[in-house]
Amino acid sequence: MSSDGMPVIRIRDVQVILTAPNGIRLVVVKVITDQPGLYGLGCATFTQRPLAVAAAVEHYLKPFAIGRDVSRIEDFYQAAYVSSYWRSGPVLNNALSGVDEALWDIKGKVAGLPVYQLLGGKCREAVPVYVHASGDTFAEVEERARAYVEQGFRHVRCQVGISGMSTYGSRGPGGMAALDPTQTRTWEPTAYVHTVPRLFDHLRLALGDDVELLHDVHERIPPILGVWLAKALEPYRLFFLEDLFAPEDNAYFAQVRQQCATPLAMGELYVNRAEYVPMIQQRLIDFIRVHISDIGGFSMARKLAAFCEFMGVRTAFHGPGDVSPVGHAANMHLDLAIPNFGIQELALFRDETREVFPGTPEVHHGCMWPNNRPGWGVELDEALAARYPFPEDRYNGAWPEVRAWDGTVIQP
Ligand code: GCO
Ligand code: MG
Repeated sequence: MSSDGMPVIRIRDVQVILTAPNGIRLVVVKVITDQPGLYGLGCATFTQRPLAVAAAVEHYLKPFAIGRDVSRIEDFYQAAYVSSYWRSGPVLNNALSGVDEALWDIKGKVAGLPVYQLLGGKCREAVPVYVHASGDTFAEVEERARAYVEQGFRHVRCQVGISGMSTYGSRGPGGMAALDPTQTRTWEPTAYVHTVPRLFDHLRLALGDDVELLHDVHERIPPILGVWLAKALEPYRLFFLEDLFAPEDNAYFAQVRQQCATPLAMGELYVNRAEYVPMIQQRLIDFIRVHISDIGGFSMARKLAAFCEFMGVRTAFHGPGDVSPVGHAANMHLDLAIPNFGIQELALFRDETREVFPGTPEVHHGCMWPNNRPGWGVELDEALAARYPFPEDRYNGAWPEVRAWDGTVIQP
């Protein structure tokens, strides 16, 4: 019994499950309790360094967690967060997220309620998502965007390849001749910043004003070109322009704000609250786009969402393929329960992924839908997961470098 007279359920084991059903390295943490059959799952996916996260869980969080009362999520979070003394980098935050989210899953299962109910219940019926339309030509992007609109999606992120360049979102045909002939992933910003406004000019004319259009710069251009691009895109009324600058260049956002009203989404690379709190507090961005496991998990994310609510900032949590269905479900439960939800990114789930993770949210009418099972509502078929080991590759999951024509390293 605990001091409040409740029977105590304790953590018996913490396990890390590595799987890549879609060829993308996913990390899931399973917290097993001393009650038969009661366990929780959390997403700890840091796809470029998954084995480092697994080691952090195995060697540090597991011994720290075993024996603790599963009901005390916030207390566990606070204790684990400072137990490394140096804290809040992507490896440790992902590890912490794995356990934190598993504890929320367990709390939901103990209560017999989906997690969004624990947060106060639904603010909306389902979670509107945006999907990715990429292509090598304007016509190809238009065709894919149109197909999504016909399927009921109202928000589409559009990326176009630039001939000869390794552009984010679409590689583009051919390869630019570089000074180093072994370098195939070459990228220069000039053609890109000229092409993107033309793409959106084309798309607005072709698709009309109703569809919501988004674009991800992926922090790839020099800051002053970012300011220029945001202004050039203003006439096309994007839903948002994403990651115009790297977190290291946070200070440039104030300049964009003074010059145009293009809505700004920022932050999948943020890991430490010192990076994002001033951006929200000063209303320098419109959408917070953190990757929930990279900021430490669900406990941190719900506080961040509440802070954003007070500052008029909406959410757009990161939802690429390198988030496990458990992580997507965590995004969805928070999205359902907060008033200042903006949009949810979604890399559509493949069949293999759905088989490994039964209960993965359904997607229809342009939205992700909860299944109303307790906790996250997502399970993990471990035998099947084991059939999708991490793929072998030279970089072991790391982001392969991209270089400028002269050989200079470019931000991813
Ligand atoms: C996005 C992102 C991703 C990231 C990826 C890194 O907005 O969806 O930019 O595609 O590049 O998650 O691993
Ligand atoms: Mg992005």
